[in-house]
Amino acid sequence: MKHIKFIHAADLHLDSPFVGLKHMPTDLFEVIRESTFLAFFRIVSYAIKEKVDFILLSGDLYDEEDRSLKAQLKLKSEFEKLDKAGIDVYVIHGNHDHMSGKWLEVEWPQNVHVFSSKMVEMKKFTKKGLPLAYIYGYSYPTRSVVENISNQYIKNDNSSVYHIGMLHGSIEGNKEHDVYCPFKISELVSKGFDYWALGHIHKRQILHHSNPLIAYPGNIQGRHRKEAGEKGFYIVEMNGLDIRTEFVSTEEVIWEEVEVSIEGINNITELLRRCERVMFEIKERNKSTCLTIVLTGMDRFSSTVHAQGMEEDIVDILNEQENTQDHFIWVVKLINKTIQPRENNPKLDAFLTDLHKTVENYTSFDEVIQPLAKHPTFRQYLEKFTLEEQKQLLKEAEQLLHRELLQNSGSK
Ligand SMILES: [Mn+2]
Repeated sequence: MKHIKFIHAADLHLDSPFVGLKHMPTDLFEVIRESTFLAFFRIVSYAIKEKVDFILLSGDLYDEEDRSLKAQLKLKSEFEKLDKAGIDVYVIHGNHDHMSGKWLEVEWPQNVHVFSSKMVEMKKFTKKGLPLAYIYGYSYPTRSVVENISNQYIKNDNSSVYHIGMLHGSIEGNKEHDVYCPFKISELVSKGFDYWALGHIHKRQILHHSNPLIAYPGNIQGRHRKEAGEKGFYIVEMNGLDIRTEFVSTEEVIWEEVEVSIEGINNITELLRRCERVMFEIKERNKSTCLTIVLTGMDRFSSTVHAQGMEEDIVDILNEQENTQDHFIWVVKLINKTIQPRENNPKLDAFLTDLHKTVENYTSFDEVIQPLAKHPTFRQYLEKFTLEEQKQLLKEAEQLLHRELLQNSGSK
């Protein structure tokens, strides 16, 4: 089989309104409003520069079923650039941009191939007259498609081409997301395809590493604080049985969460200074950032922070200084997880000190998670925890115990 190189992206959510950020200064908000487009422009320039064979867009191109005209026209002009460069685009529509919405019809250039909403369809990708890949896909006819359509994906018997499935949906039984087009990983594996280009879940993840590779690229631009970190697409190269994917980031604005400890802080000025130092470090990265600050730690100062309205005041003061238009940093939320130490309870203090020591010197991590590690589902989805992840989990466990203990002891 010939070498092919393509881009797999999904969940563009073009023209997302970012309603929660409307109170931001207008010039900053404008950057955010354009961010989904800017992220998509990056995909297109990358495709042209790297001369990819084609682009797969696995659903939710638009944020709303009524597809804003602005989004459609921008998309069209980008598709035209790709057409000039000889790059094909394969599109399926998902729950956000299903086919029952009302929109002004825009005509696409001839390089754009939209999959049917009646049944799973197969389209051939050819290069210089030779078929190189068969691409299978399905668009949502309505917002909610709850049946399993994976049985409709049937490999067209041709061993000399790559077989790629495009599907917008989630794993059966997924509790965190709306289960649309539910599938089982084993079902997708059994189809004999080479690659599954999934969409719908906004967090990037690889569900199956090879033969076939099954991947969610996640969305291309974070839209709120729960969609933190880098966002982008996968560049996929296939050469016979050898398949490689690499993540390329596209976000214009990054959402991030940082912890700031209140320990050793005596007054609000010191707290502000500590937050500003963290913000300064982030600013050095030259990337526009929507920041969530999580205050942590146990200290007497905690009671001051808990005073009513304090969180919002701190956010306002920190944001007041924001005056740069390129690479801004904007605090979207301050979450207070600080703990007020209890007075005159030597028993509890001693226990908490012991707890802290235990966490610091903890060595039985592997032993404790063994029952979990033995579980086939765990092994299928999760890799071994890195040392850093182990430390983070332990720290979170300590904080959780802390909070629970202090809350319970306070109420008795
Ligand atoms: Mn989506």
